[in-house]
Amino acid sequence: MIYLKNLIGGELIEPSKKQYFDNFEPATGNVYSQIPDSDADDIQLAYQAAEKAFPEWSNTSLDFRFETMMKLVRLIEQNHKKLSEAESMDNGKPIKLAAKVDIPRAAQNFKFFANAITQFASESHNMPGEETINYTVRQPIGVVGCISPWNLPLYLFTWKIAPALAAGNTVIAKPSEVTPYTAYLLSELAIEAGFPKGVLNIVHGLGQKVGDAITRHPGIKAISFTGGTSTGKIISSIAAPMFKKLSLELGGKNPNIIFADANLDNAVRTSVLSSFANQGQICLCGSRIFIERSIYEDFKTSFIAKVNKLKVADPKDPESSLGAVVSKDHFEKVLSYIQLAKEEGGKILSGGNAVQLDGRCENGWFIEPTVIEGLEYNCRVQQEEIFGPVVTLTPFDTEEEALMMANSTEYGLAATIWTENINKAHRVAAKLQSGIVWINCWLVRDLRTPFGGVKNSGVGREGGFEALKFFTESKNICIKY
Ligand code: TXE
Repeated sequence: MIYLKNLIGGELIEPSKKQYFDNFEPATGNVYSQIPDSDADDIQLAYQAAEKAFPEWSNTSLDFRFETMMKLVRLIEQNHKKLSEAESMDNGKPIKLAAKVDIPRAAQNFKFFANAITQFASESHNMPGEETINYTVRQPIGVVGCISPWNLPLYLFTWKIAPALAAGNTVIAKPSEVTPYTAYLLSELAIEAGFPKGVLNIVHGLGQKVGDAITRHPGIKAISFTGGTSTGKIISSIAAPMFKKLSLELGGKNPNIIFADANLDNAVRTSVLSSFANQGQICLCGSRIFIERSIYEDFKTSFIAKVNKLKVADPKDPESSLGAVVSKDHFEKVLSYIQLAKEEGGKILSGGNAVQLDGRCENGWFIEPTVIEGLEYNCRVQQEEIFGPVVTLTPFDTEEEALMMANSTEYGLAATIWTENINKAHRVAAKLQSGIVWINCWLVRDLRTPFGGVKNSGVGREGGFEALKFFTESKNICIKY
């Protein structure tokens, strides 16, 4: 049995109360490791270490930060196989997905921000005739908190930690208790990379205990959070009155709009990915597919044919298209929405059932890729985030109707448009209520771009200099000469 440890003050240590709780392997339903059941005392310990480390780390040269972060990049790359296997085991995703996406992106996150900080400049404002000039400095905040979810564990964990460290802050980071393993492995690599003690602290445990302690700690001045909208509301209610900086990447219910003049083959092929990649557990997945009526049957026939070829299998199987969903609770949540879809009048075109595998995975949490048609655009299944391998097909007659339905939810994270008409593409993109729009593609990511949503999908933007601005405070200094 593996006992995970916290990284505090540069040491891998037990939780202060020596309490642990079970960590499950989704593909088998078995307990395979123990997670530190840390609490506010552990966060205080981490805070003391981070506070102590801040003066020195915030005054390191950009080159030193670059070099230290690049050592970690190389260590992640050298441990690619071990980290991929760990991520697949902990999350249930196919090993090929962890190896191709999750772990390479974790390395890239550190590489990107190690470089970005060496290019991050600030402005000066000259006042002609006044013999006065202003210059802006962007200074690190101090000790910051990073709280991340279970769907892309190391990918999203490092997406927050990297800019925070690059900007000169010291960090207290909490991975999801559902998928803590690769964060623990990263702790070992961070020590090996030579991060000064206390610069990066990783504390494991329950959101309501450890995440809450981070949010409430008066010394932690900024919180970067990715997870559910309801949790985002809780964190906001605590942090806002404390005037903490908040970056919130929350839920989504993303539209995927297919116009009649789309390249149908491309639209179908990519829509299978945007529907079911990572078992549909990506906040950017396009779970509501709107198709112009004249091509609705053609799209449906071609889409279902491809979905029916997807293989739900052991994540270790190189042929697996979908692995297990992340937890028993989530398994039951997703199945409950499929049941609700039937009650709301939906017709299951493909899937709709749990998958019973044999062998080591006989007790795993597997669900068929599920396609549903015939639902009203404003029913619960089309309005609420399911976050699993479930999509809906809905026809539309006009651009205005497609936009009305697409914009009808409380969310506004991402959207996809398929059309060969460039004017229509720009016109529709401008009217979509979302922070990210892909046209004739999906999940194409340039890390320099602003990343985040509107409405209940969050507040603030990650990515590029947006992230470095979030993790710094700007100060204007005015000199008369
Ligand atoms: O998120 P949670 P989970 C959505 C998706 C999913 C739902 C819940 O709908 O079903 O969120 O997923 C910590 N104070 N997304 O369980 O519960 C928790 O320990 C402070 C979208 O992952 O929000 C974990 O580390 N922290 C999302 C992190 O918050 C708290 C990706 C996320 O947990 C806390 C994943 C509290 N009171 C899920 N309660 C996206 N946008 O990518 C929990 N946490």
